[in-house]
Amino acid sequence: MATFPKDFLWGAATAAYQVEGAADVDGRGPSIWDTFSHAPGNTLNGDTGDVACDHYHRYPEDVALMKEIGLQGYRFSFSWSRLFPNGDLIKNQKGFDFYDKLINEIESAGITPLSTLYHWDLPQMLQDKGGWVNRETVDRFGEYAAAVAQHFGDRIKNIAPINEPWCVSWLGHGLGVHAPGHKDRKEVWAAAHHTVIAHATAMNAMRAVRGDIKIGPVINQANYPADDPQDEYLAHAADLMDAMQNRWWMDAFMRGSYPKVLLEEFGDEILPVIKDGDMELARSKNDWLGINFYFDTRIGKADVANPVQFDPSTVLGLTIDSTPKGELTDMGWPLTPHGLKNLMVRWHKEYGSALPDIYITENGVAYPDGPDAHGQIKDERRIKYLQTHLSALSEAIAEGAPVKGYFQWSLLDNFEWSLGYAKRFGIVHVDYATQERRLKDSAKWYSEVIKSNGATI
Ligand code: PNW
Repeated sequence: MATFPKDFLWGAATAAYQVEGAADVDGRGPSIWDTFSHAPGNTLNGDTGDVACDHYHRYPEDVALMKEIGLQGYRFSFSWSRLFPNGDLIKNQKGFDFYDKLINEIESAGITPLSTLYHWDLPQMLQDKGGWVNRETVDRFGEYAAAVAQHFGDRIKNIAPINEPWCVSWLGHGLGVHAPGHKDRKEVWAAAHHTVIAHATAMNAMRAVRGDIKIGPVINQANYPADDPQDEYLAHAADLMDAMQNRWWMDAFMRGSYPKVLLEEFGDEILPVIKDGDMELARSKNDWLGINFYFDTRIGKADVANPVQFDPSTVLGLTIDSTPKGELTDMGWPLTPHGLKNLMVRWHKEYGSALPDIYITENGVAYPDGPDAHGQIKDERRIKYLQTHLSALSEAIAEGAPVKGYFQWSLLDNFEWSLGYAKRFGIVHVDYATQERRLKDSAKWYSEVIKSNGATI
């Protein structure tokens, strides 16, 4: 039986561009994901977030579903270009009205809102000036953060500035599979460093406005086990991959440094973007730490690079085989629930009492299951995924990891970025033709988990 702390927070998450739709409604400005998804060849079937789940208009129904499931927390993101269409300080009042209504709806349902300021939808106007590669974006982000804290801070007490800065830098600027679609390792380091600085800048800006907002980064993490840890090349590759995805952010936020192995190999590309005082700024004390976990990646021997989807090893110049083994999800990702436990225990051991409270801000899985003849959605594989990951999490908690909450990804089936609507991560099914919502079996299972505080897992 899994056990969780008494006031553990159970929730689910979404992101603005993936669910809201209403891309061109009520004064919203374009973001890099509008541009990217509308350009031919960037997304599966040419899908865009123009309509998505139409959450912009259907949020009362969606909040009612959250209440029905029994969610205690809901993590959503603000669309920067809905609030500030040009990425400057000229407000779009209707954007503020929308989030006011949404937050009031969430609170009336007795649900705690947590929000992200940036879930990948940079105002296009800022991209036109260089986006995350241009240091000026850091200043614009700080101003935006302060404005959000000023207006919404009386009701939103938990804010993550940036969702998955790793994806912003590596998928957006290294592999080119996410907006803005660039493939340039030098840009990766610039974006990676600027997101670190932007996090700290936003945190300080928000704290200057209000003292009662709790702020933390949301980092997506994974383990990179080498098939043969005795093999020097594989051990080195595994170390580099871990440094690139996990330690870049953890070292920056917790110690004010970047991993030595990266500076040794790529210092000539990394050091020019770091300015005096940056690393002191990076090491600002976070109130909590958000970790998103999906899967681990193995590091195997290869003659030619044979990477899985989204694998940045090629950008680092590595020749490895990371093809997953065993049963795969609809994303082609492996099932590695123990990885979640490993990460939690690792940070607990490494940082001890200096480690802030951890929230699992995303964990979930894509499977295509839809309604059967009776309208039931028997997504047993999703239940199994959530069950195994929550069991692993409870083991980590039993070993002392300070995990205080869990947010399932995602409340709704939604726009899965470059894979469009083909991949369904929701515990609620969305029929995109009718916008009809229907609870999957996993949502009903999750209700029981929440009610029993994990005892039914
Ligand atoms: C996250 N990887 O992205 C995002 O925060 C969500 O918006 C997204 O829908 C969800 O996970 C599912 O993909 C990730 O390659 C994208 O390891 C890629 C990876 C991890 C997370």
